[in-house]
Amino acid sequence: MAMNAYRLPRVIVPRPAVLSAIIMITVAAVGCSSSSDTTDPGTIAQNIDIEDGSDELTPDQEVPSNDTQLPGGSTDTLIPANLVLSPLPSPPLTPAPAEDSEPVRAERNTTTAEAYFAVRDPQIIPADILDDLTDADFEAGPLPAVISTPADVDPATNTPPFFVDLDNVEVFAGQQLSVLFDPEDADGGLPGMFPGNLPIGASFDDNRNGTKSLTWRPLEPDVGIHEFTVTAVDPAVPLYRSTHTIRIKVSLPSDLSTIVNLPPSVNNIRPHTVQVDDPVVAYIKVGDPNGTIPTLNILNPPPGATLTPHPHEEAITILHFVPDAPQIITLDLQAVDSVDPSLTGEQSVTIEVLPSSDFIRPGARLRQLASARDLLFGYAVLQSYYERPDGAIYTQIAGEEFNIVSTENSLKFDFLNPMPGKFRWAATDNLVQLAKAQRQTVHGHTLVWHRQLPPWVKRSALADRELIMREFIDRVLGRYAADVPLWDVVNESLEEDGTLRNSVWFEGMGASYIDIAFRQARESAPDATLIYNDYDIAFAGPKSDGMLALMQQLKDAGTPLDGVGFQLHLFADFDDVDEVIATFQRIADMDLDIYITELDISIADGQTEAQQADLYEQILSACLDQPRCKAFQAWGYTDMYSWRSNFNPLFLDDRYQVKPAYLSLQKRLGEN
Ligand code: 9MR
Repeated sequence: MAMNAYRLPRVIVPRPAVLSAIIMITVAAVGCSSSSDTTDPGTIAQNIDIEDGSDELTPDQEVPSNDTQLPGGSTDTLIPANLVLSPLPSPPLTPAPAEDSEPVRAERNTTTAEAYFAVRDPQIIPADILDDLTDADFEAGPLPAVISTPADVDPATNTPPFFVDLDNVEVFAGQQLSVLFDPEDADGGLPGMFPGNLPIGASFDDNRNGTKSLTWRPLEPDVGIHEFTVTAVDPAVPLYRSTHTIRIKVSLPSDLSTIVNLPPSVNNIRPHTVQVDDPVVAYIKVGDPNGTIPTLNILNPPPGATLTPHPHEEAITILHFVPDAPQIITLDLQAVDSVDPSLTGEQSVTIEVLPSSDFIRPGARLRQLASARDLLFGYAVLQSYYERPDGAIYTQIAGEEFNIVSTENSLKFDFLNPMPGKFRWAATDNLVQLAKAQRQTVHGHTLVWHRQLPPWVKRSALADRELIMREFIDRVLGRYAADVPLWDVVNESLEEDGTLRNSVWFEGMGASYIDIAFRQARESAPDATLIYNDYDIAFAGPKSDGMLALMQQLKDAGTPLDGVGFQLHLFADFDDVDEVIATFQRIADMDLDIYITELDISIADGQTEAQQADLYEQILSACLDQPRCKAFQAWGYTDMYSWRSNFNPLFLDDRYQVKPAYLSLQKRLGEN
């Protein structure tokens, strides 16, 4: 029996409990939200976070529910057959993309793109207008608690834990705020607790007496209203919880000199490997906790380097240069405080420049071998790769090795359409241009997902959800259908136990949202291939069974479904490939195509690159031996840029050097 291959053996950020086991009872008013998706690290220039690290694992976010019913519960929920969609309304329910969202040409020397003219979004959408709370929200007092009650708990005999004396709080910038959280349970015992939305720079500390304290010294940039959530955990039943939200109002004091002036900083850019004679860019961001813009000094700029101010971000300077010899470049960067020049922050950046010969891989290219067998063989592209120092070698190798590319993050709803009417098309436009230049098929990921949703969607009325979803699908396909022939229409709609997951979409439409999404996609892109994509569905177990049942229901309902995407985020000791092969056959028997969409094979402690190589080969064989398997796509290709980069799950290392997995894929692709 396979273990859950998606989850990490060592959890970095635990995913919350499986929602299907919990009845979410929202005591709060309809429309309030307590969840916040994490910022996507790929959204460099737009979201100001230009720290150049690889993606952290993020927990799935529980979606605030307005129901008192168990969502989903079972995939037996009826999907009506042969549904006919009503026409999309005119005027639309949500504002269409306006002309002011159209990308403009990126300035020279701000990207590594050379095969095409890169574009950029014309405007910045500041994070604070995405989720703006008003004085009226503050005056309204703390939000009502949200209670999560597991199915086996009777609130009549076990009351939920709660907090004593919670209220909204006010503080002046520069002052220290301390809020005590004292959970109680009428049934006795000491409830546990954990925070959510901890403000940057704040801490939530254990007082070792059953209470915890939020401590925060907000500064000038924090002026405004913030939400802080804390969840109390029942001492007897850990999944029995109450989540409370307080609001914190930060104001400017009349005497600004009472606010401490802290030193500035420069963002950390981790080491990169680049190729001699390639353009290199570094997006260098200075910061100051007091909100002023420090001066940037580059103490040792490389010869011929240019500096271009970022078009939207005063704090960002774009360094561009072309190293003409192999070397190790160390850039020493300094930020100088704008008020007190004696306050500085330092950072150094290492760029390893290798000769072209160091990037030559032995044997034939993977795409050449795959194309000869009519197989799509690909990777998921890093969003804004052209703003990374190594963007040139990254795209060169991707062009040489792959004939299909997936959009890793650039089409996700919260990035693409963060506010009604505002769209950030540039990242996907650039990717489409690159794919054309490299003769690659583009795989669109993903139209409908329960995660990465913008606040305006999460807070929308239930009755509007269908049109919000359909209009989004229509706009994305309207722009890209001609260039993107394959789409993940619905992503991850199933829980681990095979039931349908609660989500913004499920809440609005029930199980039908899946069918509706596919029908809208077919209508908006009649020629596209439309697939359902999920994780942990390839090996035997309740989730796989749930997926097979769901696919059958969709087929019975006449849903325009062409295939199933198997994510396959595995670990190197995975040993249930026989089950994967059997599941593939079941999908083929349903007359559906198979796509391996997000393969990566992590190496946990005690596992080896040899095991990883062997498993890559076995999964490739499972695809090659199955006539309905159309694509073999990894979720990235270099360990430098992987959502699990700590586990080196890909087949080139973080210096773009070949790993055993590359060679085993190459060997297998070359065999009969
Ligand atoms: O790799 C993606 C990572 O960069 C993002 O932070 C994360 C959240 O948007 O999504 C990752 O990709 C996920 C994909 O969209 C859906 N299947 C699971 C993937 C890994 O989490």
